[in-house]
Amino acid sequence: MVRTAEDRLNSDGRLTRENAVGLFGSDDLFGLGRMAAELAVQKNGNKAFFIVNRHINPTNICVNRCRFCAFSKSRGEIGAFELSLDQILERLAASSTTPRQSFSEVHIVGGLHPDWPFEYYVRMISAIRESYPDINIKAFTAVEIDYFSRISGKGIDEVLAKLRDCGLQIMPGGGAEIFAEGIRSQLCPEKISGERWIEIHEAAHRAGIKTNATMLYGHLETVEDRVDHLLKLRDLQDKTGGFQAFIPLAYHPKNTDIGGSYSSGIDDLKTIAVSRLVLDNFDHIKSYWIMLGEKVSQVALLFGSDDIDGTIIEEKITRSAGGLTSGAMTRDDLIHLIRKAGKAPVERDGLYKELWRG
Ligand code: V47
Ligand code: SF4
Repeated sequence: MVRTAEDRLNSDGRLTRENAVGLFGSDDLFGLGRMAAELAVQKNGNKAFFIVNRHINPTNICVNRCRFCAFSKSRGEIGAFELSLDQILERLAASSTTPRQSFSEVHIVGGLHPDWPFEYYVRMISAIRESYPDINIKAFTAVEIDYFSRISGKGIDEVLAKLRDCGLQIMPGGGAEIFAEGIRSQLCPEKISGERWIEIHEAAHRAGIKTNATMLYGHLETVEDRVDHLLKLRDLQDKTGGFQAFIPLAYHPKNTDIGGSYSSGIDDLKTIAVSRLVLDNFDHIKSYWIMLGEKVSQVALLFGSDDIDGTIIEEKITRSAGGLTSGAMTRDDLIHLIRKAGKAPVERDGLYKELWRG
């Protein structure tokens, strides 16, 4: 039985490691959900956010080849792709046909390409900014930023400043996976460490770039690993205040090296609720419908989340790993999902500016 929120808090008013681990083990899903939902309402009232956005993956060719990733390919492999700047701009133009559906944010992530120079990414952001002066550009995970620094010989601060000056405003939360060293080295031995991920987000916040944070769960990790991951994010947020949203990412096992099974709906809801409670200094917890499925992401709005993400248009990462959703929702579909959860739909831009209230 989950006790009241107050019983679970430390003397500093925060959820402790031990209590957060205990909440994962609790059978009282509804008690946990109620506690998390109360905190979500304190932060955002009855609002649930969505966005009309567009994902672009410039390439799936990646030198890392993480063992949980079904999206990446090696150069020359069947299914490997690379987009030119013209192709990227064509895709964006094709997604902005009607004013109502016109996107307010572009979300760009891709593989670590073996040959593209840093200048290509700079030209990509500059070209998008030139064609779309008013949209928010959310691009490149900490893993990509670290790679740009290595291929260009420039420091992280210089790479971030250059991209920011060309138009990058937000960094997505990918690449965090799970910080626990032992698990991380089994999942993605080539990837930057958890410490480096934190260091790059701290540098981004210093540079005035807002970022998100994620956690990939449901593979090899323990609940202690999850809680430690959340606590590291909470510590950085205490220091910088630069995170906008946290997005727990449910592991999808198809076509991956490590295999395994899909997360359960119960675990998805617990993870949303515990994240909401531990990350008391994050304004937003996102139940990302592409990963959780439309219906679990909707129910999660009653378990502590306040955002279901967006129209997305063309998602490849989850789809490659056996995504179970249709892969596309319209603005009206998102509004319907939110209303049927008893929440007030709010369309936001990439920086959580409110564009429309239902
Ligand atoms: O870093 C890769 C994950 C992430 C699998 O910031 C997988 O608003 C599940 O970070 N099963 C990229 N997940 C996606 C991401 C994201 C998505 C939506 C919004 C935001 C945001 C960020 O996808 C990767 C990795 O953690 N991923 N393979 C898989 N098999
Ligand atoms: Fe490359 Fe990212 Fe996939 Fe890892 S998760 S293989 S870094 S695209």
